[in-house]
Amino acid sequence: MGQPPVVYGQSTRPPRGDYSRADEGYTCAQNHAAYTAADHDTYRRLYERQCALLPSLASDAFIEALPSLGVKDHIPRFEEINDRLYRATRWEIVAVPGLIPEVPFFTLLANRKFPVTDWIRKPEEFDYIVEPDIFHDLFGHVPLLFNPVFADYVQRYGQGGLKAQGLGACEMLSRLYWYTIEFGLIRQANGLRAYGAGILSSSGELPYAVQSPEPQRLPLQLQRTMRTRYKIDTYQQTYFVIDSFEQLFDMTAADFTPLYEQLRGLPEFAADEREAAVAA
Ligand code: HBI
Ligand code: FE
Repeated sequence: MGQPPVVYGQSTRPPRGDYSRADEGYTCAQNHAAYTAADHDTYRRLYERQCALLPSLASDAFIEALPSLGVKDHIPRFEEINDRLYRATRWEIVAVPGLIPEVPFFTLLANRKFPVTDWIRKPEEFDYIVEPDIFHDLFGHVPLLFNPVFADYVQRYGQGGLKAQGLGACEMLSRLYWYTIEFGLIRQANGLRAYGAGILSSSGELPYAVQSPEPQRLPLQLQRTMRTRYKIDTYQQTYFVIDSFEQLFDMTAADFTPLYEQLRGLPEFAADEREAAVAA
């Protein structure tokens, strides 16, 4: 298959995945027999460590949905998850060799198929890996696809991505993905919680994103979020907060074309640019 993509608008190092085994839609088969004992043990240890951190940091919806992933002590077979996932929200996960170009990515989401990288980090990469591996995708992204409202938002995001592609607005729309599906926070009655996969799958960023006084936390607002750049290899300096998944779904009902036109001419915000203090 083709060359690996430049993703998130920034060049990636030579990719970990083998793209030659992907089809024209960039999907491949999960070769479950190829996982080593060390791979399964890495998955088990990552899962165990992350679960211990979830109480009072992860959103209720995530904690409620997590058991739907199934086995914890070894890498699951995608078809076992798909049996449950399809029954729950008509989504399915498909194996990919890693990050894929935007159009195949948007096309999969628009068809309620979530791309899950099928390799796992090496034991020596236990604490951090730049490219998303199977643990980031399975543990971080898949549980909330069992949540009907969130699942509909992700499909609508994919449909919006295909439109944005035609309007040259992918960079703006990818910031919405970054600051919601990857690094979103939600305000619950009992406090702030994480729902973004990049936070939920990280042992360091989960407590940092929810509890640290260092980053700024702003209400999710399309005009601000879509103008805010991000960095892919540090903790976020800005998080955006929602009140509900319904808010995400409703926010993406409109046609973004006029919004893109409005934002195109406006200055962007750096990832760590502080909100000007509101005049007293
Ligand atoms: N590919 N496999 C995979 N997973 C992602 O999350 C992903 C991707 N390609 C592009 C991408 N995300 C972002 O650029 C989206 O905002 C489009
Ligand atoms: Fe991700």
